[in-house]
Amino acid sequence: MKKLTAAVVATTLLFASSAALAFHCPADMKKIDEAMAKNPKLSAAQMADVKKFRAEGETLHKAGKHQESVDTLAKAMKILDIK
Ligand SMILES: [Cu+2]
Repeated sequence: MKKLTAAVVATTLLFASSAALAFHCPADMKKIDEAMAKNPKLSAAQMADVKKFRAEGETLHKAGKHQESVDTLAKAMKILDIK
C-alpha cells in the first residue's frame, strides 16, 4: 500500500512539473516577443541568435520537449537580458 502511494505521488509530481513546463514555454516566448517588439539594442548576430532560439524553442514545445524548449528559450532571454 505504501509503495502504491509513493508511485501515485511520484506520478502526480511528474505530471504537475511537466504541465508547469508546458505552460512555461509560451510564457517565455511571449516575453521574448515583447522584448523584440521594443527594438532591443542588439547586434545583427545577436538578433539572429534570438530569432533562432525563439524558433527552436517553439518547435521543441510543439514536439512536447518542454524542458529543452525552456532551456533554448532561456538562451534567447539571456541575450535579451530578460528573465
Ligand atoms: Cu512547452
